[in-house]
Amino acid sequence: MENPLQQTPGAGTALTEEVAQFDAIIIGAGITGLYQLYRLRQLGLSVRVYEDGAGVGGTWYWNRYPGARFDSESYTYGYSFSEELLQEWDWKEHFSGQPENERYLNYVADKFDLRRDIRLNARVASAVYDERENIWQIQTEDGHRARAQFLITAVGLLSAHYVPDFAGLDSFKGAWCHTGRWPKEGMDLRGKRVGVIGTGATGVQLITEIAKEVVHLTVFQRTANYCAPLRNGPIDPETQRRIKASYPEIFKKCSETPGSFMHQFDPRSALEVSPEERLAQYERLWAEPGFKKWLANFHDVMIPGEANEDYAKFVRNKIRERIKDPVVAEKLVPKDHMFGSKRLPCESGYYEVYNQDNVLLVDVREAPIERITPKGVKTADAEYELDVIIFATGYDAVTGSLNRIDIRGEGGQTLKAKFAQGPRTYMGIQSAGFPNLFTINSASVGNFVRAAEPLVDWVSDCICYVRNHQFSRISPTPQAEAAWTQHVAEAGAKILRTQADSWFVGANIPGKARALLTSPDSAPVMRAKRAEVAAKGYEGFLLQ
Ligand code: NA7
Repeated sequence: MENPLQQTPGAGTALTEEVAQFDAIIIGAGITGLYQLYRLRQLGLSVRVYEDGAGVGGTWYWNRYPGARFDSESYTYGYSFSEELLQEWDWKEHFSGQPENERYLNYVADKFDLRRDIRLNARVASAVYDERENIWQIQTEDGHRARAQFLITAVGLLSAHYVPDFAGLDSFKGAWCHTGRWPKEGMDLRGKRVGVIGTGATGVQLITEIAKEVVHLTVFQRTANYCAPLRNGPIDPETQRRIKASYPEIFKKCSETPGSFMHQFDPRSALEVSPEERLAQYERLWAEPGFKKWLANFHDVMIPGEANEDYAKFVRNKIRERIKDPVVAEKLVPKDHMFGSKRLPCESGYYEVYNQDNVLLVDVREAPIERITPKGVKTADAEYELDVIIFATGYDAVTGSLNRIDIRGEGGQTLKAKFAQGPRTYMGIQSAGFPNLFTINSASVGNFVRAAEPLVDWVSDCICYVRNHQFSRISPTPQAEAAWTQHVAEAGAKILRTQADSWFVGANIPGKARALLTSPDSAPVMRAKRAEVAAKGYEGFLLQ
């Protein structure tokens, strides 16, 4: 369906001189943006969503690369707010792929008539706070301007795609792209010599898929990852019926776990059972689909220490077993970071790819990439001739997507400067000096939708509170913000997620300050903290 706003004179690009006025502006029409629009509209606010893409879906609009799919069980990932939607929508696979996920989000946009408030192809370039009027004014790259009391950045956790600054990329004679900007019309890789840089969750999905069709594949790996079998499959009618009958239990289960998945840790320590029993549990979970092998394991597998290393050894051996060439196998076995310190890439035949004659693994830690040449990629050791280069090199997470908008708060200060040493917020939601701005794009590092929905609900209630109490602005006290920032640093230092050099802590982007970009607390703890703050009349916030 076309976006009606694009055709209506006065609401589209024709309206460059007038300034559109709303109660709230949302940036981004992905999972959180769509739901935020739905909720604020329900509360009677006038809302406009600005979306960079030509369609809705956010992550599931942009990430069209072959193999892109959920690592959460599909039926735990969908929205829970509408029973009708839950009963109408049939997830076809246990771990649904991008085309279906994009279809789902379009279905949601149509079902709830969201499109009339979404302006597509509209990249917000700046957002400036007018202190006298308590109004945010945004401007899109095409010159459209709009004002609103509340501004919500639903810009995603992983949406600012990152292409390393390799010398010579402009000189490359072939085609190249980043996985997060995969062309809508697709890329014909058949018969081509393709190079993939990056072996994170994205690279692992992509490599497995395209190895089936390219004439030759060169994989440039800097860090080997712990990858685990996804064990995907279609959902048969009987299972579908059971899923639909048990959504309340499924969502309840998810609400009780740290990462909002339906897997509960085993409360026992891996070290308190016999080695035989331990191994039996590892094997049993390994045969299960998805993250169960990770998140239903002995609880201390996810704590730095002996149990974690014991399980890491088990996974390393699982990897070794699948690769014929022992030299290649050792390159694919991670030894420099703890199991679980990065998100576990799930795979469906990834390691077997390296047994194919047309696939070459290049270790760019041993011989770093020096430059891109007209013909391909030049490392310290050799030049690899390629027709296509694919960057599966990840994202400037959380703050990256905010920094790409010129956001200016009180006194003209920029959010970019304020976050230069890492985010300084209260509960990830607001930052002092930026009243009525809700940065909800750090919602979750677990099962995204499960954590995003309650956050959107909280923000919606908060906005309602501000309006109903005739306040015009809300922002955190500097004390609450300082205490939260300290909590993130201190509690964050103890968790696995901060132990590796990954996007979780900004370590994947050269020059980015190292800081945990999300909350160190579990999802239930975060929800409880937010509820308590709200119950105490938004304690820690200044309401004026
Ligand atoms: P990731 O997990 O950040 O992975 C990016 C990959 O790109 C990773 O293997 C990086 O190696 C590699 N990379 C990045 N820069 C370079 C350079 N300069 N040279 C060589 N290799 C490089 O992003 P993904 O898109 O895979 O996954 C992001 C999330 O999406 C994931 O956590 C899931 O939640 C879904 P490195 O490890 O830094 O050595």
